[in-house]
Amino acid sequence: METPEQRIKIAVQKTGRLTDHSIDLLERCGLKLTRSKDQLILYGENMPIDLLLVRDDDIPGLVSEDVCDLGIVGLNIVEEKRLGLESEGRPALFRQIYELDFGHCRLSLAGPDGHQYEGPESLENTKIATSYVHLLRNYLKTIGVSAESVYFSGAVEIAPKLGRADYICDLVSTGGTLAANGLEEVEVLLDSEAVVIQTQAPLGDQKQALVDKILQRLDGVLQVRESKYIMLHAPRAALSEIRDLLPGSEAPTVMPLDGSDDKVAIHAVCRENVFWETLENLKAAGASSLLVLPVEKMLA
Ligand code: PRT
Ligand code: ZN
Repeated sequence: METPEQRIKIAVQKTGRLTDHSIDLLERCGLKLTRSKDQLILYGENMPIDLLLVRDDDIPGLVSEDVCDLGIVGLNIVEEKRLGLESEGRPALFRQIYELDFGHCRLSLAGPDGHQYEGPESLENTKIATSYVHLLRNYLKTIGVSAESVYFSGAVEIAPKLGRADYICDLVSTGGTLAANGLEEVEVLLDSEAVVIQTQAPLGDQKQALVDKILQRLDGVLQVRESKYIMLHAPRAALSEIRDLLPGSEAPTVMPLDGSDDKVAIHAVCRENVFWETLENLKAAGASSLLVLPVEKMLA
């Protein structure tokens, strides 16, 4: 049995938009988890890996301070923390290693519907409500505009109605919340999604090997998410046209068909989704007996 120090700790959001996706992803990497009574830690049953369930805002700090080896958190939180630490003259001791393709959103500036916005210069001498003060400050500095940021820890959208700010700078996903509050998006500061961050502290050989293994499995899980295994029959003469139509596939396997000289069976892993249009185009190129299967696991 490993000592607690030899176990990998991964910081994951306790309750929120990223929680289910994060846990599901790790379970798909083969990790079996037992919930503890207090539910602040999920213990790995079959691997020396535990999940610490915390507020998302705390995750970059926990990884930077080496309390956790890895963390899964939105890029918006990571960048805000990194800029915050840097503004205090402290480097962020974590590095971003994976984009996870969930938790998509953008940090945007928005102003009241119908107000006059003529580009970033319209922000000069205005008040902007946000909980992302560092990202906002960094943006204003980059575009050379001076504006006052007004800190709101939540419900930022209400600030213009309260007369506390001219603009807001907050996360947007569908845009529904902005519309419901009579606001319109004018600039995008950052495109965000959930990412994996890793501590920069040395882990030791044993732990590093385990982190590498988990990351390799993560890579496999992420790759198969869109991947499909496609099988079809085709005239040998159409081989090169068909190969060009297979989305995101490398070298397909081509096999002779029993009793047929001019037809072959083609099998390929497509690393992009296979849409109906693709199948129709393949059929038009002479393919028949088309079959598309999901890919469950992949190890390059
Ligand atoms: O308790 P804890 O601090 O852990 O949770 P939290 O309330 O701070 O975070 P949570 O669960 O709301 O969001 C976690 C992460 O999800 C964020 O840091 C982002 O990386 C990501 N994410 C993705 C979002 C959104 N989409 C999102 N739409 N985070 C927040 N929103 C909010 C936004 O702030 C606004 O109020 O949703 C509203 C806008 O949504 P639309 O769809 O109406 O545009
Ligand atoms: Zn939060």
